Amino acid sequence: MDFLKKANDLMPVLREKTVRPTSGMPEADKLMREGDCFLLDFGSHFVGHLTLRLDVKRPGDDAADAPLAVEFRFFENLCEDTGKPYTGGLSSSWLQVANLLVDDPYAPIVLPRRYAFRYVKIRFTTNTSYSVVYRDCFVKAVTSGDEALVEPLPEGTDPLLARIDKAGVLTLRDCMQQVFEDGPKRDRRLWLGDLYLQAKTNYYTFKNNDLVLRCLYLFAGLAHEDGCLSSAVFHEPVLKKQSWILHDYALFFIGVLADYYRATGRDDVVKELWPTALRQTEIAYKAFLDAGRRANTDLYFIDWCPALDKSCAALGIIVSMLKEALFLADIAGTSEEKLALKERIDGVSPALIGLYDKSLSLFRGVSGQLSIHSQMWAVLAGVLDAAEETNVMRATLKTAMVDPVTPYAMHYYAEALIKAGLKDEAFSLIRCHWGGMLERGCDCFPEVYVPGDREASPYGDVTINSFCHAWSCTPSYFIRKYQVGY
Ligand code: RAM
Repeated sequence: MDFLKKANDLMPVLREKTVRPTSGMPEADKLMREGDCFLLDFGSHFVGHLTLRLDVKRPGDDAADAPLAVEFRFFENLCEDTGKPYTGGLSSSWLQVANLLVDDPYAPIVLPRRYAFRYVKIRFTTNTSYSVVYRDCFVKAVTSGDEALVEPLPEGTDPLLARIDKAGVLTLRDCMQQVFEDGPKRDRRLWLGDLYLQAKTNYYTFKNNDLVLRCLYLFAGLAHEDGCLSSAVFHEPVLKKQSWILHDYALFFIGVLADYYRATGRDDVVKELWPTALRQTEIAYKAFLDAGRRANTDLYFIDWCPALDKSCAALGIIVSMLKEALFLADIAGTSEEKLALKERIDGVSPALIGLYDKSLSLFRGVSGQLSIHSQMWAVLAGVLDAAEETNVMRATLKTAMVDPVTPYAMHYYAEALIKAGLKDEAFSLIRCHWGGMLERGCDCFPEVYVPGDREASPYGDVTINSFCHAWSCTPSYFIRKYQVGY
């Protein structure tokens, strides 16, 4: 089976639209020279290629006699415009800066690179004997999402939820390119954990099911030698798997496939990808046994939260995905495979239940730490009865513990509240958490959000954070699936 060929056959068409700034344009007769600068605001977030048009004004009507030096700085969010030196750990080349020497300042200046932004700061950086005036600027915005397929919410939808939904849809739209990218500013990469949530939201919005399938094929086609899936796939500059192994992400392949089946009914795809899905359960279960019936937490991401005890959440993910695998086994598995899956569920569940502190109705990590991550994944694993799960989530709402730092982890918190019958509480969380991002002036949702800490960054500098990050788009999934606020 040539999965990569199949993935290539599903390469999406990118839709393009031309968008001009809504404010910040210099007046038509403003003469600009070295040091002059203006900030264009496109009114919303877009991903695409920028073109700038200028005119040259020189005394005596002479032609421009030297190249023009122009600096472009692109911002998704104005908090990226700190003017301070960068101190982060990730490559600074992700910061969206372009310094161009333009030989022909009369011609449209077309930036070769794709940018993700709402704002562009343009500055003329060297002395010239001539001035320039602003003529035009536009972005050719691209996405593989068809906005015409996103149904508008009904008239009279709760205004806050409608605004949250709009930002969620926009976030997903701008991450939908040739693959579901995690963020169009950074890493521009297909991550399995991100894909899981993007695909869920896609089924209720853009319905680009072929893009999900393309991404499933890419992961299946780029597995490691032992069959373990990569945490991420680089689709550019060359198609390659990422070497970092994360068992939670590998297991989410099963979840993506199960959701894809629920959305499309394509049992042929389930049968084709079943061996890949099943292999992830074998690998995760073996690692669990090798670690002495515990999770090897070095192999789990869970969240960017510093000092998080991941032991309980990791077990919760294993059990949840084993159960999703059992669901797929009904379509594609043999009776022996089903039996093996049940044995694995019976093998991991006691380790998870062993972390339950009945006196508090809360789960603890092996270190004793209480975190929201432990509660949500234990509940999603379904190892307690329904009434007890409700107790856990009620206790979680009332108890101070380690909080998620990403909307990605917050998604599972909301999901667990709903599973435990606390839908109103889940929607209060959505209003407060994602609504809080809107209050900070976000048009789309960022990868990290810590109320009260605008500088929070897993990478040591907030300017490298992605402010349009796909794993944060899921309120649109919750609002549209449960039709709350309609
Ligand atoms: C970051 C990206 C990505 C995420 C990984 C684990 O580099 O934000 O979205 O999946 O971390």
